Amino acid sequence: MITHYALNTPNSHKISIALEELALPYRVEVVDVRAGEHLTPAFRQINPNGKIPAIVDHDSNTTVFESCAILMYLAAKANRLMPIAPNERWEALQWLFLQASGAGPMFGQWAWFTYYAGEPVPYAIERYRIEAERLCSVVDARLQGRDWMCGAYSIVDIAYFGWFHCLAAMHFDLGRHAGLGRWYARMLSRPAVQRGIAIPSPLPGWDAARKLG
Ligand SMILES: N[C@@H](CCC(=O)N[C@@H](CS)C(=O)NCC(=O)O)C(=O)O
Repeated sequence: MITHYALNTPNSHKISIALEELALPYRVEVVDVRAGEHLTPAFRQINPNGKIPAIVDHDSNTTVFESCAILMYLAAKANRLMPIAPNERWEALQWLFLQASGAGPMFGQWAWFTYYAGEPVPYAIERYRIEAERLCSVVDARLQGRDWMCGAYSIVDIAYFGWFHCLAAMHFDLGRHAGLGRWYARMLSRPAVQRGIAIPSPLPGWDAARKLG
């Protein structure tokens, strides 16, 4: 049994989707970061960095934080959704790390300065918009002529989907990038993805008047 410390956020939905795809037994513990529940000493025992998602696998007595590390752990546990051949594995890892370091933090900052900053900071919005749009083009180019990010459907697709789903919810038109738009529709057609983006609950709605892009 796995405990999934979760909230309705892009990084957390990645883990919900993977758990659903892999059909691993799990329970959800909602950690409301908006109410500061991630800052307690008890939660810092699970993630010293004080962020969700995190998991505890009670079968192996293992705690894992950082969403892409969790995805790798779950894929290894189930022996699915991650290429095994060395060349393909390295390819998948580099795309996974690019999601964790780029198409995640940059999208998150863009969203923050667009929707949440106490005062408008046009320079910051523009800086993150340019980098986020550049990353969209990189992923779009990768998806030209392929169904999935790295060979067969894998945790790499799940990692990117968490954030592209959030951009779509923030009214960014993914269809501007043809390969990305088709891949997003392909992802959304998977029943486990549909279940995952509603666990523990769907993303909040965002004001279309301030849409990204
Ligand atoms: N790199 C981390 C990012 C995790 C993260 O930023 N989590 C957010 C919610 S999606 C959070 O816990 N925010 C609370 C805070 O920063 O105080 C991952 O991929 O797991």
